[in-house]
Amino acid sequence: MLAVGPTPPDAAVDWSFAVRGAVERERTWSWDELLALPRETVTVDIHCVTQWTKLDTTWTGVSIDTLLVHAGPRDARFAVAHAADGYDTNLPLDDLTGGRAWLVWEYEGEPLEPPHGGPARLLVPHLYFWKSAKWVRALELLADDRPGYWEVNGYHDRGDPWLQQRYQGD
Ligand SMILES: Nc1nc2c(c(=O)[nH]1)N[C@H]1C(S)=C(S)[C@@H](COP(=O)(O)O)O[C@H]1N2
Ligand SMILES: [Mo]
Repeated sequence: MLAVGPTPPDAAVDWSFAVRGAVERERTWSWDELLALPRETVTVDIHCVTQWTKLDTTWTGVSIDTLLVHAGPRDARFAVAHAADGYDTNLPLDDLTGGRAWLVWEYEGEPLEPPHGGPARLLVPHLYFWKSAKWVRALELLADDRPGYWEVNGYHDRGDPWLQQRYQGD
């Protein structure tokens, strides 16, 4: 467990998830609307930048591809994930598409626990785990890259564990 601050107590209150910014149509889903979307269960390895790796973790959620179909990206190449604790993190849009990223609400078959991002978090297992924003509430699509919380503080814009992209310049 790692977060820059305490678990936000109101992360599940009036929950909604928005895709906004460089899109054809801004879209917002309520909790019930989220649960009505086609869901996937995936088993993946996750990698923290401070060295740990967790093998074969199982998550259930909706792929970001599915959400983006509804919003229709428009000249977007990057995204910033915004979370209820004020945390944000930027990603190339290519890393959120192609069946490699999800908005998840179950971990190992149980509702995602609040300290780990419940009710719902981003899951981008092929990048370092700081990109997987907990308590995520919006994806903002952008034409140009804009660094998030850790990226402003020197962490890498993309964060590929296989390329050991920990810090800017790696
Ligand atoms: N909203 C939010 N998401 C976040 C963070 C955070 O501080 N706030 N920390 C990130 C970091 S640095 C890591 S390693 C993982 C930790 O996830 P875990 O607590 O489920 O292990 O969450 C990431 N997502
Ligand atoms: Mo981290």
